[in-house]
Amino acid sequence: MKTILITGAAGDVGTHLRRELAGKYKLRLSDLRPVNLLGKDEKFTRADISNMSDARRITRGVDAIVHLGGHSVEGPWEPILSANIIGCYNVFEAARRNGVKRILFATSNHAVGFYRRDQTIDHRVYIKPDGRYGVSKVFGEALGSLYADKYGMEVFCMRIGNVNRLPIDKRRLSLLFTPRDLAQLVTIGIEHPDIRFEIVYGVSGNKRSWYDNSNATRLGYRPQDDSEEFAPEVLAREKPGDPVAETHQGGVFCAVEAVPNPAPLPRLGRKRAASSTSKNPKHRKRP
Ligand code: 15L
Repeated sequence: MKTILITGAAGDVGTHLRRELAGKYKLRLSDLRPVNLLGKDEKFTRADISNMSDARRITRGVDAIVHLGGHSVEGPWEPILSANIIGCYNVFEAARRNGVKRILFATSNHAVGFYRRDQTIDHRVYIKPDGRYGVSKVFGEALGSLYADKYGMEVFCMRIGNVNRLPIDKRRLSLLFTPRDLAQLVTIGIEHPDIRFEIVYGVSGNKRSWYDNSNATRLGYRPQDDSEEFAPEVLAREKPGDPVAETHQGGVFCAVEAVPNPAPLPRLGRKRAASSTSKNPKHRKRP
């Protein structure tokens, strides 16, 4: 049986994952806070990942790491810097030094939260973080890419939507990621023989998804759940919200501190395309 380290194991996602993976793997759990009731194949170590020696200690002797630990919402810079930038670096670097090849990194929909809701995006789009938290997730993805290319590590980045049994609002109809679908995707990340660096979306098979999750499909992901059956009741209780939040995938994370109607940025370094109606004959398009 493989031994898997779950960082941030005391959080919501960690708690769901522990239950779903019980009996499949030996689980090493770490967090700043204690976890509740340890199962038969579970062992807990209290650790602060912003401290390299703690990161070295917890990553020793494991087959793979599911890195969930960190600050999990938008917030001030200091805790994000400490947990999500320094902590994330420490986990990757400690894994490398301890010879752990495979890391599943819990990135987030907020790495690309400034895409609009009328857009469908895949794993190849350029990043559009919607806050300091989103930027920290982009940092983790970049680190994963570096550690894959430079050190031959196997990195599986899951841009997680919202882990829950039920969609809690209209936005989460697009982002629901049920515990059993989470477990399926994590199992692919642990077991797939051919991972070098991958980005996938951690969402269920939601009809209202904003994602083309074909990279996850290619790797064998077949989600079992779809939020759609809950849509009538969720939509019936939805109240109109902030227009920036409502039009962007990241929701309120986009609206926090947002300047109303920022002026469009000037286009740089691009000549205007010649048009057939240009007054200067040199610029006219040939018929
Ligand atoms: C996340 O990345 C957060 O960790 C989680 O707390 C939710 O806010 C989720 O995104 C979401 O967008 O619903």
